[in-house]
Amino acid sequence: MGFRNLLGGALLAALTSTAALAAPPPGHAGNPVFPGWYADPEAAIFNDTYWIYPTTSLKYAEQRYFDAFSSLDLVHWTKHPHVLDIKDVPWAKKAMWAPALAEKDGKYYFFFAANDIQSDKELGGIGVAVADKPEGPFRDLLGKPLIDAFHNGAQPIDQFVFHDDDGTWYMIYGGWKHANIVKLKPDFTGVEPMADGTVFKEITPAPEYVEGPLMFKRNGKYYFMWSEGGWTGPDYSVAYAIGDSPLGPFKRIGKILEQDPKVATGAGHNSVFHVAKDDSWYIVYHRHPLGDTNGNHRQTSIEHMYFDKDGKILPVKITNEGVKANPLRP
Ligand code: FUB
Repeated sequence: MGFRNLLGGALLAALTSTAALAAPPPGHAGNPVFPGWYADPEAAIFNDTYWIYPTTSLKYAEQRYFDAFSSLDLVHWTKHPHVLDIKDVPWAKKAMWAPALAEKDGKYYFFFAANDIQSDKELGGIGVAVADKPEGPFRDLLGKPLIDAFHNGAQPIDQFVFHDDDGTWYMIYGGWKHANIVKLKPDFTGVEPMADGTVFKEITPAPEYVEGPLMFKRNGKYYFMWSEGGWTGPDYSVAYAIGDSPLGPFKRIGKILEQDPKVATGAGHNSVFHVAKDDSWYIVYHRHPLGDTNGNHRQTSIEHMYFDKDGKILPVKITNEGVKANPLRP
């Protein structure tokens, strides 16, 4: 590499790190929205409060707890340390990943993966913990994983819980390039067969699917989002499909979230906030700071997510300034 290129690289790094550290414009959240290495953010709204439950992005052996963050306006965030700790999950040893939250009958349920199992011979998979409040403390519900084996090739990680209009609770999950949907028992203690008798239904939408599935419903259509690429690298990204049923079929429409070489790399593993009062949508995701080479250095960020008149999701512009305040309470 010539001197000119070296100088250019150094200058660029200096400029971009200055931009990343610069205070956001007044009234904006700034990205990342809170300090620290946090990935796989799960967005939830409980009691007119925004919540984010991320993975603690450390080495697998150190991923032994989850922190949560709450905000009344999307701009000011309060940290709630160790809302779920490995000491309260007897079967978990490491690699606690990708929270999914659900509120049901006054209780809060925290689904998570643990142990990064590589085969059915290992103990681990997807578990569930319960608490009386969104800030926990959450305690393991079952004393064992809820899903503890591979089905249809899907590693039991990256769960997302979807409550359909008809009252059915589904879980969509899966790593290793396969996604499954299951119907949860009403008390979340396990899974039960769907109408056709299937328990683990594969809904992998495209060969590009890797992990991090998510589902929501808008104007009668089911939106399925997921991550593509490798999470440690720059190309991690989010694509989506639209279907008429949560069970599919789903056909990939295209990518809507990816790196911007001027802002950040590896933008992926998302969730969404839908604010009913103004029908606004936000995408919550993690990304790597520019120039960083540590795959675990992931930071949580928020952007607006817009739809076109036909219901397609518009490509998201990733930013350093982030979103403006949007209080949920009058
Ligand atoms: O954070 C651990 C793993 O990285 C997640 O389960 C994957 O989706 C990837 O984001």
